[in-house]
Amino acid sequence: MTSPANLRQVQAPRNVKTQVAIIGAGPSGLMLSQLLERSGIDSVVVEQRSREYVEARIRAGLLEQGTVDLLAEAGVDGRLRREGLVHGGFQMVFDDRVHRVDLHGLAGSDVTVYGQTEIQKDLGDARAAAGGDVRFECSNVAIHEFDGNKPRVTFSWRGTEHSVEADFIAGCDGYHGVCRASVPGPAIREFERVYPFRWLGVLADVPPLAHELVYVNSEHGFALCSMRSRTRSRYYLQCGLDDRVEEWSDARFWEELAHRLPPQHAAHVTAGPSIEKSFAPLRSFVAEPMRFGSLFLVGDAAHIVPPTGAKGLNLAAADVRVLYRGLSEFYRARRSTLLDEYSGRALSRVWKATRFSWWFTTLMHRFPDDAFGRMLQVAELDYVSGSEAATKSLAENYVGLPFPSGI
Ligand code: RFL
Ligand code: PHB
Repeated sequence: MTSPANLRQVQAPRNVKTQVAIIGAGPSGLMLSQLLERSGIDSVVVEQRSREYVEARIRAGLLEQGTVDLLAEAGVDGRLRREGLVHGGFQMVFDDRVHRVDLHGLAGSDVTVYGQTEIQKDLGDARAAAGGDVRFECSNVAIHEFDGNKPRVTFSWRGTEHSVEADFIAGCDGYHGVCRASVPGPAIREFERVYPFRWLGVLADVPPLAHELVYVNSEHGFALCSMRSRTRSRYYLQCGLDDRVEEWSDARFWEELAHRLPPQHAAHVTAGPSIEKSFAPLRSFVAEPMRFGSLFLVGDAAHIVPPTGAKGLNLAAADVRVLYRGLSEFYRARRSTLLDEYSGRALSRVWKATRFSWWFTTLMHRFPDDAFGRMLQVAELDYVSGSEAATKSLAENYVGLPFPSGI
């Protein structure tokens, strides 16, 4: 349930000083402010949307153990422990062959199914309970002087102009945010790959077809059978870039899903009315570096991966972890070693996850007019399913690569 605005929000002065100004109250921004609070570091979060809107966005569903651990460190893992579904493996299907990837056995770790919507609510409740200064529905958000000594954020809120002075600005404002866009062009390099298809996602209150996730490469295109709970399923289908939601009735979606699944899985699909149905673009994007003076880019503000490997939210959490450790070290020991290393450390993980998400996307989707690519795909699927070394490599990337010690 959404909590009412806390007292500090209602009485907020027009100009405030804080240690860290955080732009964006998505998972990155709220996780960072919650962790900072627990280290005694003050922050103000500035978000352009309403709390209700942010909490209703249906997105990620799969958490690496490192993300679960970070949420525990932030003190927001109570419901996650009770309601999250721990998975020790997943299935890959191609040519109606089913190959199980034993994550636990091969990589020594599990993944947890717990919706981003739930994380967002848990974090929102924790920030409200702690009296955190989180301003929703801000407009005209702008950042200033992050290359000098007086970084500042200005915005309109509840009909008046506000400004926040801070030591640092954390740009947690997603791919379309204002922070990356405020960096002068020559200071930043951007790398991008756009894929020639999208995912159509459906959420429905029907039991999932299997206990684990199922990724399918079929002659009709990619399909993913995921879930949010034992009674709520999340399915995705690879679709064309020109498809429109109106063309995809629920009946057509369920029929097409069954087409793409092997008979033994198709027989277990429970169809039902969709609660949500939307397209997700598939894109790989990385901006370098991730630090500009006192501005740090975090999560989707700096990088986007296609959802195939479920890395987006987990990468965002990994950035938060490095930045939070760096800020803690800075305020505790007046040392900026980790902050200085933020961009390099974060990007080293980002590029590995970008590589994995690109590889898994390329392996599991059907690409138009690419006969050579298709033959390579068949060879690779055959190799991955026949080689323990190859499956192990897939498993260790899927559960999330280990963090270097000290981070
Ligand atoms: P967000 O979630 O985009 O939050 C950014 C926030 O900043 C606000 N904002 C601004 N605020 C103030 N001023 C401005 N000018 C602003 N501009 C924007 C926005 O309103 C928003 O509240 O970024 P963040 O926090 O870095 O979190 C990233 C994750 O949301 C994202 O990576 C994942 O959802 C990606 N993703 C998945 N990741 C996983 O780890 N596992 C998954 O299973 C998974 N599945 C998915 C996904 C993403 C998907 N879509 C929709 C692309 C499945 C899908 C379908
Ligand atoms: C999801 O449940 O939304 C999900 C799960 C795994 C993925 C991508 C999305 O690889």
